[in-house]
Amino acid sequence: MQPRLLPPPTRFPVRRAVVGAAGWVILLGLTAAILIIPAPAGPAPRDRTIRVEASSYAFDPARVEVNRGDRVTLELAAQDVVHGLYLDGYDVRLRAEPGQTARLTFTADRPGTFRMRCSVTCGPLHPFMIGKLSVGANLPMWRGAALAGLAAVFGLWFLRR
Ligand SMILES: [Cu+2]
Repeated sequence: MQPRLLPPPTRFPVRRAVVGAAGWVILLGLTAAILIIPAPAGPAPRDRTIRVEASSYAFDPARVEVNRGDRVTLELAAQDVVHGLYLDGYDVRLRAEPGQTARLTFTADRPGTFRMRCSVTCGPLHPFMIGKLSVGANLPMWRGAALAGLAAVFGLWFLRR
């Protein structure tokens, strides 16, 4: 009995090209969507009080997150020596004597991440006494992460073809 001949391998160059083109269209569409989709409306603004303990040479908490539009009351409590808090971008400045609490209210109307720096020279490591205030969702970061994920998925897909 003769071995049956398998049909010659067929290739579908046209189909491959169409699938490839569709892949590019989807990739470009998703990329555009990630870049264009506007920020979702955040939660309703509210009043909040945030107590920051300052001691040589750190703020606790070192990272504060609020939503855009919140009315934020910052309380700065100096634990050991005189400390200050200057908030970049908002021009907010506090100064607390040892054992005392200084208080200030502002509206977090500017989105982004801002540095909180000690504004009173409190010792040799004073320049490193830095914290952060984040206002609103960190959209550039999420967009970057989404684009990286998309690139990884499509990179694998193109390699496998
Ligand atoms: Cu200081």
